[in-house]
Amino acid sequence: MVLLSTQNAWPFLLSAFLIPQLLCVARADVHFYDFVLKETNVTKLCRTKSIMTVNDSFPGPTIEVHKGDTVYVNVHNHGDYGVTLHWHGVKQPRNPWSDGPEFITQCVIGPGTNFTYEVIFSDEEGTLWWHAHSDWTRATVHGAIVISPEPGKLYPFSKPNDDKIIMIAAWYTEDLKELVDEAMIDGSDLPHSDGYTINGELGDFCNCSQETTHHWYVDYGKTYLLRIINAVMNAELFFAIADHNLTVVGMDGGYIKPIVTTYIMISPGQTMDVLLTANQSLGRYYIATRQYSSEDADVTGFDHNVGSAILQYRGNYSLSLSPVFPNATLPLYLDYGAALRFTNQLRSLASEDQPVDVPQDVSTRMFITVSMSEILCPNSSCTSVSGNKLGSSMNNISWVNPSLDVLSAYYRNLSGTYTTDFPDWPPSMYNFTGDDLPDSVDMTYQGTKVKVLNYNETVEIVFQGTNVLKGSMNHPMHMHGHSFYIVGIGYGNFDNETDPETYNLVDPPHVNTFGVPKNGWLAIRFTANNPGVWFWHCHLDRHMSWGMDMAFIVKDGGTAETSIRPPPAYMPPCMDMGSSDISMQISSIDQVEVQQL
Ligand SMILES: [Cu+2]
Repeated sequence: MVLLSTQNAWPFLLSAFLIPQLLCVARADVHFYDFVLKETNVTKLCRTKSIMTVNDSFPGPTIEVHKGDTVYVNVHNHGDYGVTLHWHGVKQPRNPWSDGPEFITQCVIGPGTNFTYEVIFSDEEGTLWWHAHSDWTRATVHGAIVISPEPGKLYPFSKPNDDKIIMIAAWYTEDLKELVDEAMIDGSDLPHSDGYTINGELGDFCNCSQETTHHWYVDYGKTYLLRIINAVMNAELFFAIADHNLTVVGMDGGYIKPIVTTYIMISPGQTMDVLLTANQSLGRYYIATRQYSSEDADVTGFDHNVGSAILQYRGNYSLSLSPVFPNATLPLYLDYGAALRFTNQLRSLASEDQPVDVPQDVSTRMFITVSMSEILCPNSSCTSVSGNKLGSSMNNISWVNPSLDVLSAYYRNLSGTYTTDFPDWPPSMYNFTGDDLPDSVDMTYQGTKVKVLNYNETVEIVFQGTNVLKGSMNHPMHMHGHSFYIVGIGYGNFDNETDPETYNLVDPPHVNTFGVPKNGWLAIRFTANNPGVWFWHCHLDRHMSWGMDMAFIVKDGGTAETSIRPPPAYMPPCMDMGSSDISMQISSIDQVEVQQL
């Protein structure tokens, strides 16, 4: 059943769709994967529970490509509930149909059905990842994507001797789907994790975990390319390896100017490529990660567990000593300064071979507050905040999932699914980062509001963090379909006269996920050159569930090459809960017509 990366499979498909592409991109290869979603029993922290997996593995299988390749992933859902998959950071030019976020570009792949994603790589190179994009299933349904340089091309650094994937995830002892479903109904807090796994294992500092700690064996003198992925649901992370320097050379599928450091801070959704030279005494060294909490120091309910693995040198030496822990280099939970010092060093490589294309002129400007908020509850019947419900918002709008995906509604020109009035500004201007904010700024309104962009518009967004409900913290914002340049970052309220003077328009990092700093602002720029419907959201799933989401529609550019590709022959049908099974049988196009009635 499990078929990995076979280039000669499905020749009939090749002749139908791919020959034109192969003619355009001479060296692009095509790969085929089968992903079988199913429940698997796993024992951690002394308890066995069933989790959704792909191909029985946690983390799931790695997709390996060269830059510019195309991958077909046939997802067979043998699980009990519907799931979608997303190819995080893959731009998918003109192909939003395979992007994956539920209610944005598709509806779920139902149990007993399958759907084939066509994942089109373009300028990405380095490390990305894939994950489920429906409910919180991504906790266990995720895997790495390794993108090597085109055949015959070199890395912008000496070729490493080998590479190593480090996938960091959050483990929950209880049934996560049940917990989340309950909390979303009664408005209570969403669950916190019970530990952090490295390549599927919690490591020596967690109960019942010492026997299975992940070991990475290295040879003295060799240099390795670590591909570090933060797949955690709700936490930014510090990460260090005892006694070893890390040289960060890539981020989010692009190269950066090398940063030599003893630790990194990585947000959920981000990926980092890091060189490590095994140049220390033969021995064992902990690879360790712990949460970076940007919330107020009195918010202590987060997961304090340290996830660990062991870097172990090959050779003859005594294993009687305990592995060395990065006590001096792994920052503590609340070390805001350490997070900042690392983040501030990020710069694009901006070389001749890896040029940047930062929009110098801006045609569309948005100023978006990212906030914790209150959602009005009928008769003050909720218990979270003064009779109301806790929410998250952008410009005081909390996203509500539609029942038909936005992409289908847009493509078919159907009304009633979304509106195009996502505001360019918050409803009022106030001291966003102040300590005692008036209650009047707390309230958010629920809606499915998108922002429409013309093809090739150059967009600047300033995200302004707020201290509403004393809930200021970092929000790692993620964009689908595009990477964006981080042209400015600062603390306090954005000043539209002086702050733009500090912008970096020369070598800003080019990323798909980046944190709006606690009580600060983040300025980004991108060119809307990918027609489609593209989700924008906080990659803390707690905030995504509470509504810190919106979508861009990038319109077609007037030619076939600048327009959305036609939909595939089959898209999973959308159906309301309780619809008859018959509706499962009909195609998505028919389903759209059913929804119209
Ligand atoms: Cu957030």
